[in-house]
Amino acid sequence: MFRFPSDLSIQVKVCSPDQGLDDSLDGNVQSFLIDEEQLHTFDDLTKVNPVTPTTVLKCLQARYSLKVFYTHAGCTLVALNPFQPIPDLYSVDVMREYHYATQPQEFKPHIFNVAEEAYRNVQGQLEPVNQSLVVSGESGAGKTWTSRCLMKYYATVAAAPPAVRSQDTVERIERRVLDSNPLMEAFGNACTLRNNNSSRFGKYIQLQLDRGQLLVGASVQTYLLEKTRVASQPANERNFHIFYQMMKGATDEQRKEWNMAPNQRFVWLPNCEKQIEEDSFHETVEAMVHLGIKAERQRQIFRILAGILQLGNVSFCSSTNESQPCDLDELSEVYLQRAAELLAVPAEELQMCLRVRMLKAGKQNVLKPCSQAECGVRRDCLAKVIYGRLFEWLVTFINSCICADKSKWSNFIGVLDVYGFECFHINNLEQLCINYANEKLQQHFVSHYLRAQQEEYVSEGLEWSFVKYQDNQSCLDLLEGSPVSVFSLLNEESRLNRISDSKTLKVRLEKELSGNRNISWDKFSQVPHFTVTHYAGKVSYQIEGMVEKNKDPVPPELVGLLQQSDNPLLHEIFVDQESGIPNTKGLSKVTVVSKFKNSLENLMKLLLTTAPHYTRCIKPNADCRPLSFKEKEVILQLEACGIVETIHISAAGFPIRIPFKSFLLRYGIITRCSSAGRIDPDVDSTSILQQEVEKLLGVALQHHASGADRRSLVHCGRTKVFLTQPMLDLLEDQRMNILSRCAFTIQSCWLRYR
Ligand code: AOV
Ligand code: MG
Repeated sequence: MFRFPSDLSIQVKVCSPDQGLDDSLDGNVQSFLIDEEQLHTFDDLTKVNPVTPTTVLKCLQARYSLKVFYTHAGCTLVALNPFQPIPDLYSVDVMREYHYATQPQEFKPHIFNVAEEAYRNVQGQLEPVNQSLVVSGESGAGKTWTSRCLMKYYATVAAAPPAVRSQDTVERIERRVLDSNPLMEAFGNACTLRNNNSSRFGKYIQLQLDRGQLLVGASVQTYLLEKTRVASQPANERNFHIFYQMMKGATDEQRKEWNMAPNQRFVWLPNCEKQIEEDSFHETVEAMVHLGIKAERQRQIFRILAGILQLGNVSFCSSTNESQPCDLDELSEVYLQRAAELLAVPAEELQMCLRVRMLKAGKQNVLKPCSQAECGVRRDCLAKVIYGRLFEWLVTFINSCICADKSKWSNFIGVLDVYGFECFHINNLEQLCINYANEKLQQHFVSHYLRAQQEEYVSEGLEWSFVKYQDNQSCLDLLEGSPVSVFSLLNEESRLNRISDSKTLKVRLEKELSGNRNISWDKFSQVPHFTVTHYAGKVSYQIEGMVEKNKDPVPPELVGLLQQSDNPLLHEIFVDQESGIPNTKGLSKVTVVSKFKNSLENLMKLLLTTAPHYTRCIKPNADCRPLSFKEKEVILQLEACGIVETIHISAAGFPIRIPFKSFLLRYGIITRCSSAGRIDPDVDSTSILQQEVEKLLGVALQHHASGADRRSLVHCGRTKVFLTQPMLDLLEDQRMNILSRCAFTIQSCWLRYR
């Protein structure tokens, strides 16, 4: 089967427009089903007929049981998580196969198909086009794994050949780009109930290519790290990997320096006994070395992290007298001393900052002892602000050593890997932000693929019966819309300088958002909450603590203290930050959600400037077990991400679209060799081109199709020809026949006149 070169066709396919989604949901599909035994052979879900959630599910299941994990769904690649290493699936040889193939689409569906298509498409038809690989799916579905595979692919196929390498620059860039992964994951990933290696931050990596399409650098943009995890870990979850790596991999000397005995218990290091693959300290340190983080810098980083752990063991006694600061028990005194030493700040000042608040009343500073609970909040806040800043520093550092000078690169391929959709027993601001990010990506997909495809049919004047799809706009209106939304109310509450009260927020949400169908409340629930119907399911969010998390206040005394640190790194990461004593009125106006919303909006704008490629990772079972396929769980994910609608739209008749000029250039020979005469593809008038295309199609189909058949095979739009695969194959056959006849004639002439 011939496939049109990828730079000219948009890879889309399947089913007839009148076969609406509703018909297909009737469940009575077995009667039309193609032989179930054959289902596994469909490497593109658009070929399954009819397309229904059940048939799509059965096809994926049949393939999964044969250890086939990738399947096309029109323009999207569906990737099922095998939950076990698959030998040779991602080897360099396989990469080369896809890279050097004349038609990589003819190979089995693979993440390398998508990677190669994006790579070839960078050199667009008229001008280079930046590409984005958008990887989505719920928590644990395989997004991070997939984005690592993509990076490895480009680091291999887009590496400069040895002869071109200037000794230690280019070669090192591929290594460095790859090494940024384990390093960022050590600091930004953690073991959750859904995934042992769950990303707690989002990232968009731009792989920078020079004019020769070689990888010359990369840059990373990160999104909202879930830093609350440093100081409080949900039940049965863990802190960030790096702490466990230190605990398990430290040398005796380091243990001594960090005051970290092997059997030491740290409050902020729960579930230490759990052994996971990501606990390799050695790998993190090696990545640091490759990226050029010197031994002394490493030492400073680890001292800060060890200081955080010691700080977590400090607890405060309740104070009997409100005018007196809370006391520390004897053991806490020891931990505080150790924390101060590792953070290189004076212990008395650290104690003071944690237990006493400084307020400005008029021109005077007033000291106010904190309650036991407030002391705990300040301790947690100190840990969070240090960790957050350290992570930011790390990302900046990584960028400084992988980013190429702007003059050296011309285009990029972006890989987007954000935290997947999450629904836990208790959800708070962290999950709200994570799920909001997933809503934004879903919207990008819906509006830029599903809607755009349908709009193209209309603008090209094709008859088209619309496929219904789930638009998530009303959920986004609920979360971020104006004038009122969950975020606007949350921000208003956060900006009011009063002790947060979850009941007030609840009342306002109920009163002001009751008109939106995506929000609801369980009347019998004891705790203040609200439930959002996301595209991927309902999630109930606890309101308690949300306003405080959104404010994320940092007492300036703490910043002032850290600025004085003798640890050069700690000093550096706080030195730019404003310090000063807050007056009773002022709190930062920039909230967590407004910052996050802004950064996502910028990301969306950037994505819009690129050509997207979507990969949908599917988690075949919630327990992360190898080769277990739970139908119910899979179907919910397929429905949530609109796979069936995608297939319907992709498949609706005319998967291949070729602009008139390109079409005439390739197939003009068919009319040239007929009585219809010569066509000049260089004319600029679209209507003349359209006439020529019609003429060409008439010749090509003269012995093949009646008018009705023709309409099901090909449509001539206003600027493009829309074709089915059989029509494309027919044109290719005719072209080949003519070419071989010509070759034969030339050969015979040559023989005759020789
Ligand atoms: P996620 O990124 O989608 O979740 P991961 O990429 O971390 O999920 O995948 C979860 C786990 O599944 C990995 O640690 C691997 O053990 C396994 N896995 C995924 N894909 C493959 C594959 N192709 N082959 C073998 N094993 C695989 V989250 O970051 O939680 O949203 O926040
Ligand atoms: Mg991940």
